[in-house]
Amino acid sequence: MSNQEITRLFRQVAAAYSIKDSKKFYFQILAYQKASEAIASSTTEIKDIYREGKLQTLPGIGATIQSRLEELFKKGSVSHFNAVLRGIPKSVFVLMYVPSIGPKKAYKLAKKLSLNNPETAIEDLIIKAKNHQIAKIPTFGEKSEQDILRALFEYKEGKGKTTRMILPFATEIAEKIISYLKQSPAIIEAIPLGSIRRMMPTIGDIDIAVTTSSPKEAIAHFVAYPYKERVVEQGSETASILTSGGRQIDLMVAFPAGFGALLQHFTGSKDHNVRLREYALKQGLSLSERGIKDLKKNGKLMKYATEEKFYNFLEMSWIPPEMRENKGEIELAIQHKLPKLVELSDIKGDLHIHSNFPIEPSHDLGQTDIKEMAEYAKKLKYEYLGFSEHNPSISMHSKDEIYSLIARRNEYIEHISSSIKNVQIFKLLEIDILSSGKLAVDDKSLELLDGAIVSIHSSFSTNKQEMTKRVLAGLSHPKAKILAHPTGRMLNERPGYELDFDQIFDFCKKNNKALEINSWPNRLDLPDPLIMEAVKNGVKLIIDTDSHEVRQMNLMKYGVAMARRGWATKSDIINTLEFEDFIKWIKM
Ligand code: DGT
Ligand code: CA
Ligand code: CA
Ligand code: ZN
Repeated sequence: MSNQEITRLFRQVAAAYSIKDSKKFYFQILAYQKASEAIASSTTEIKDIYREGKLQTLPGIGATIQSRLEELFKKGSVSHFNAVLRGIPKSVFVLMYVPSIGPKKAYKLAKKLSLNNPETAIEDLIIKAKNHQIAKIPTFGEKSEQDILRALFEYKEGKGKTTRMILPFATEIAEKIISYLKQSPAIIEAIPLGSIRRMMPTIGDIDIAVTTSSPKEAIAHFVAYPYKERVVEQGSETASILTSGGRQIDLMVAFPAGFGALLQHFTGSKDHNVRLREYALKQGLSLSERGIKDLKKNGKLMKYATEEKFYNFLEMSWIPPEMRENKGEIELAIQHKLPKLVELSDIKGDLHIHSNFPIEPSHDLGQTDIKEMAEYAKKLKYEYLGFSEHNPSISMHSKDEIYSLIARRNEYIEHISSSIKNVQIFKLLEIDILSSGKLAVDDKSLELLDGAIVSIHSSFSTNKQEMTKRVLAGLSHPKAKILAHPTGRMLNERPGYELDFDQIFDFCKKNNKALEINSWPNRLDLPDPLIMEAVKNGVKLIIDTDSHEVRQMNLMKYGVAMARRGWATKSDIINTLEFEDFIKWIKM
């Protein structure tokens, strides 16, 4: 099997996992994506590496995947893969490469339209689109049919998919190459720049800055990266390489004396830099990645070792990278009035946590026991934690059954609570707001809870007005305190439903409800432009992870990054409150 074939197979496995349950298999999906990337960019055939008994030397490939590779080379197939791929039509693995169609959408299309022949799947789907059969599938509609048709034509013209990477995935690739760069004695420091440093939700290409006393040596080391596909460009101060699938990595080097200007320039954003240059030019100063020239004097280049020195020379405060989008941050920095942004260490608790308690939920159950998650909260130095499994399924249970399931979960929480010191546990639930606007749990059962997280998980195509009414009706219940993942978007998958956020903000502010910033990597919802609006409107926010497994509790940093991109300070974020104040808010 060639590297290309293995890459394709691994992508299929990752896709199959995400079709089956993208939450439950989050780490598997990430692992197979990473492994496929590593294999695609390997300059040596993996089979040769296997023959030499050196699979364990491959970066980006863990023990489990190594053993799958061994089985693959020994037997020609992997029984575990066969199980994972079972039930998924082969056409899915063709359609998922079309722009705007991800694995899940491909699966739905293949199933609903019986696209059973992978050879003709593209042509078949074009015919179905022209016959308006896509529009008839629930949640698709006419607009999405037109979008798909256009994408199919683009695909046929050879315009491949140029999806942006989600932030944690790009971060991992960047970390891998940074640890390689640091092996060179010529390289003093290596830092990811561009959209990664600004913590954009999605990343186009990866930019890395290096400080060195020997640019030549540093660049030679970079282009010798063993897992590249090819070198795109190699100069005396910059170079670019390509990993698989068009993942470009740009490298910039500078001597330590000029590193600050380089960091500033290549962190961007472009709009921030354009505005900053205009401002500097008015003072007769010319900015570049090398430093600042005073055009009024001799025009000699002045160098800056740190970004602080660079910004301070312009008589402004250093600006946190997450703010550098030309949204008014430059003007505030000139007046030294930048907000003090919330930090990860300000977070005192995580309130959106799905344990594996068998509550027989409407949607996915978590995978970790309440006790283990509560203990992990202590490691994270949290003061409190809230368990918010999905409500027991209403189609499967009577009201009384729902009541007793919640009561049993509560008893178990109390039992665990008594053995966990210093972390207070809240009894919450994530409750569906039904199409009618009613909550999926009745008042008697709601009385068992400290509070409820409410959210939309159905009928996404409802129009803006109706959806707003539905959300506000759900939030009106006195127990409903938090609106989870408010827009329902999934990065690279779907845009989410529409809401009238003026009304939502107004309501939340008046009634002390919090909007969630969900840290789940392909949600990151509220989106940061709406966070900024919410903050301006004085609406309280809460940053949660939506963890379904204990390690996912570490995702909090991405939600905090979004809050920072929206200029949120500690006082905007309700879960920075100490326990005594937080409990007052939730019981309010
Ligand atoms: P991306 O890669 O699409 O996620 O977004 P960025 O912001 O990382 O953009 P990228 O990689 O094209 O460039 C990185 C930074 O370098 C960018 O934020 C600003 C700076 N930069 C690069 N090229 C130019 C340019 O031609 N003009 C200006 N003003 N800035 C540039
Ligand atoms: Ca970039
Ligand atoms: Ca770039
Ligand atoms: Zn959830």
